Amino acid sequence: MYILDDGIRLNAKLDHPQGSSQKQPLLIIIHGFTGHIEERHIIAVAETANALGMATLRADMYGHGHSDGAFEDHNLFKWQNNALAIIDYARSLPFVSDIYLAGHSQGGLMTMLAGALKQDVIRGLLPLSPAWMIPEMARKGELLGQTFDPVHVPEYIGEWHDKRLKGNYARVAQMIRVEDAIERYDGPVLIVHGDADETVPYEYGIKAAKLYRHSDFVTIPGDTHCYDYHLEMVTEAVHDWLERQLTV
Ligand code: FER
Repeated sequence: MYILDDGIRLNAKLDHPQGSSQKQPLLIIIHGFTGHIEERHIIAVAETANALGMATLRADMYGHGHSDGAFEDHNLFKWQNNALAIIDYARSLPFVSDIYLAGHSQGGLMTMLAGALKQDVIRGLLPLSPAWMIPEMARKGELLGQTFDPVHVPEYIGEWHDKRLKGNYARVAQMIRVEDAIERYDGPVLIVHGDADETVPYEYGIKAAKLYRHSDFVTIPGDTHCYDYHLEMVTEAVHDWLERQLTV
């Protein structure tokens, strides 16, 4: 299934809970940088929501998975527009009641930005190990473990898993003030972060949880960026938090 964002096809999967035909809440799940909708931790979060009677919508973002666009051309403005298209698609589904938004890493940063863009339609946010240091690092000229001149950004800023990335990614990231997005979202937020995350510093999870007005924070002790050791602790935290929101 594709969701269209101005002619760009975003590959997406809608999963329904077993045996439910009633109106139901829906959880949108956004993957991270170089990620896609079939990653182990993305599927695990979807299955957790489905088991609670929620529908889920996973979408490959621009330049990722089986969606249109080249990886090297992706940036956070394009992803924000993708998120708007995905949320509007979810709102158009007749069986959907409340919409929740989860995302991992760069997808977690997207939940923070899209949560602000659509603050009146997103019932709850779940930034998982959110990579919200990206704009700050882009302003310093440090991304992907490589440095560049942040004022005269080169055409390409480096490689990640053999994929090149254009400097426009950094130029866009430099423009984003995540604190403003945090300030604009008043709903409930669950942040989950492994304290041995090698990619996104754990401190950013703590700091985001402090800045949101209504947040819960769960530490996954000893775990990495993609939860190599305790994915079940992540899904348990997501399960318990979503269950609480559904009964309010
Ligand atoms: C970076 C660190 C982390 C970066 C991107 C990420 C573009 C995103 C990681 C993820 O989404 O898993 O320096 O630069």
